[in-house]
Amino acid sequence: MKKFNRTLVTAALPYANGPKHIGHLAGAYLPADIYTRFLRNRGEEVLFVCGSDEHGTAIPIEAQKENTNPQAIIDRYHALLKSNFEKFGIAFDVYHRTSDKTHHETASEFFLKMHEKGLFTEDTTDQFFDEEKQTFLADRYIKGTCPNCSFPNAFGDQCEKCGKSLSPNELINPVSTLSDKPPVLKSTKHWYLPLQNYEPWLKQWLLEEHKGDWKTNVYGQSKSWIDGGLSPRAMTRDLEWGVKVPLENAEGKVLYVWFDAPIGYISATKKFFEELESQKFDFSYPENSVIKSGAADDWKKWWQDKSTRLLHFIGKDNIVFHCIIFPVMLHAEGEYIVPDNVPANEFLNLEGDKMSTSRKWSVEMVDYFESFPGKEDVLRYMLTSIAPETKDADFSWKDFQTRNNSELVAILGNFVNRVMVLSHKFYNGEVPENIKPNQKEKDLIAEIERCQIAIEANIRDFKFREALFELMNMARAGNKYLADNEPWKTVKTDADHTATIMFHAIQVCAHLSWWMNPFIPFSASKLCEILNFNKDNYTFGNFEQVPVKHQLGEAIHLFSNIEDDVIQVQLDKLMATKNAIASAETLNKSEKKDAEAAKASIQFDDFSKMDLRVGTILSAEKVKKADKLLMLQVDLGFETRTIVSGIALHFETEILIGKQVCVLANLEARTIKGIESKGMILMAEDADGKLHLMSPENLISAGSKIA
Ligand code: B3M
Ligand code: ZN
Repeated sequence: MKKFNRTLVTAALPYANGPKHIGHLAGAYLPADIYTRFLRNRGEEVLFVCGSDEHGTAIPIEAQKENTNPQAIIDRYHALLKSNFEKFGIAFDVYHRTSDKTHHETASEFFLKMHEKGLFTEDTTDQFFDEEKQTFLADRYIKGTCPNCSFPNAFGDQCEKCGKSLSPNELINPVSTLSDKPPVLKSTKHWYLPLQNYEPWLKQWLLEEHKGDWKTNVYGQSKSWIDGGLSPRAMTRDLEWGVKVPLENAEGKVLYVWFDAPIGYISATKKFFEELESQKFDFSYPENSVIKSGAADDWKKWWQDKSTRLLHFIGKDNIVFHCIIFPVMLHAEGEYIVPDNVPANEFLNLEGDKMSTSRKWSVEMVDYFESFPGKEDVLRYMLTSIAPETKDADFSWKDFQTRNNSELVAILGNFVNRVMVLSHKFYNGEVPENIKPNQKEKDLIAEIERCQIAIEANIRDFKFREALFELMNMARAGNKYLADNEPWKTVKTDADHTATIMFHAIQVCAHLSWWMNPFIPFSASKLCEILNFNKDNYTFGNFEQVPVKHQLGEAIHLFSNIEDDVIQVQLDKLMATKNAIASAETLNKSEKKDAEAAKASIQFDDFSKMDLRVGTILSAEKVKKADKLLMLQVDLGFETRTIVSGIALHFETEILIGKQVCVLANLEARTIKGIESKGMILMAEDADGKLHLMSPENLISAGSKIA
């Protein structure tokens, strides 16, 4: 294990194109915050940097949607995100933004240095161009039919329906979303980072050196990228919005957002030290920071000194950028350290479904504050208890209620409250003397010690849910200690031991307040107030933190129950969303049906060419090695036909026997899976694509014409 002198923690820069949901919080910001708070409490040198990602196509697209300009969008959402994080107690040292001048300069310099070192290749390729708007089109600005699922509104980078990632030239009938016209191909020059040149380095650094210490999901994903072979990746784009490419003959081009955004971590660090030197704080939070003084140049120590440990907290969709592309940039530039770990989380679902702001299937941070004012810690607790550390996790409102009522209130809150009430009742809130400790006290101290060691080890290992569980074990141990010793009874029989019991119970509360801070900081502060205890005076390994005769504060409740009706409001909201999604989908489908109905009209002659007959199905059997096909014998009155039909997924074979169907009798014979099929049976397809028999109640003689 390498020895580091300081830790630089980054959390993914959120796109400033809309509000962020609790899945984002659980994915990156909360674990990063817990980790940083813990190191700060431990007196280690640590810096926690973040900021808004204000470039990329997402921003101008949002601006277009809202009929405004990109600047207005980023101003609005930067302010919103910053304040949301503050309210949740995400204690950054600095929350910067990539539209800031410091960032533009830093990103340009980084690019130029790489350019001067000859690290980019230049290539001219054909890209989609909107002739009416005279602009190249980012993948997101091109729509067309998905080649995979035929969804008519797939984007050039991804089909939102089936989830397949696409490149714009795979779309069927692509159109520009700016003009609704088909784009043309036009050649354009870009600067590429030849990632394949760094394969040997990546294999050594990532696959060898980090084999044992990175999370398996992160290591596995990175390994499959590397094993799959890397290729040059364009680091510039034809776009107006972003950091201008700092070269001649590069008008209308900006740095690729995934080139500039991670450099945002560097510029945020620069900004922090600039502000520390000038003592003018626009983006920094000196009150959160353990770095109390420094010079503008100190950022270098955090990014270029090998004794700094760099950690990126992100969600799993950002793994390739933080484990491959950005490290290659840092390594290639030459002066920088590379990440020591990237503890990426998986995704958080909501009531069993993928969380998505655009589908409104999410709990936005802003919504939470409105519905649960003052209960920020409850969400922090919940999200950490179910953190998607190794696999996707599910947030459910019932579980949220249970964890609040049966854990925070019933275990932690209840313990603290009992201790405080009894201390005030027996001793007017003065810490009693530890007169008669015995084995029970020794056992309690040993268990508290064990919990502390386990919490620390788990936090350092990025296992936050396990760490939180051990924190609760501390409260459980306290409850058990009270239940076993019953000070409310012994107060009448053994005053000396009662004093010892209460002395120990108060010490457990003090320990709790210290260890709660990383996870549930607001409640930790409240508990410090209740105890009238200064957690900054906490010393490790010393169980007796609160001295005898210390005057405790007032006994107020740390948590309160969440009632069923409050949870029902949330469930009703989601149900309304579910209904809205379902009816929107039906609408889409009926639009599709309308579109199909709008086929070009045909002449009567065309129609009369078809020989449509009623047929009776005599037998039906599955075609081997073809899940969808059935071989049917159909009585047409004048003869019995073999017809192969793609309806196997819609009907049980037995149901079909004796049923009457409409048959296109004069369709050219075809051989399907070695069977000659003569004719085609016709069915009704509903909006969900399910097939139905158009079964009339009265039997009609086979062979009747359909007129
Ligand atoms: N803004 C994507 C995201 O929010 C991107 C992260 C940048 S981290 C340098 O998922
Ligand atoms: Zn699709």
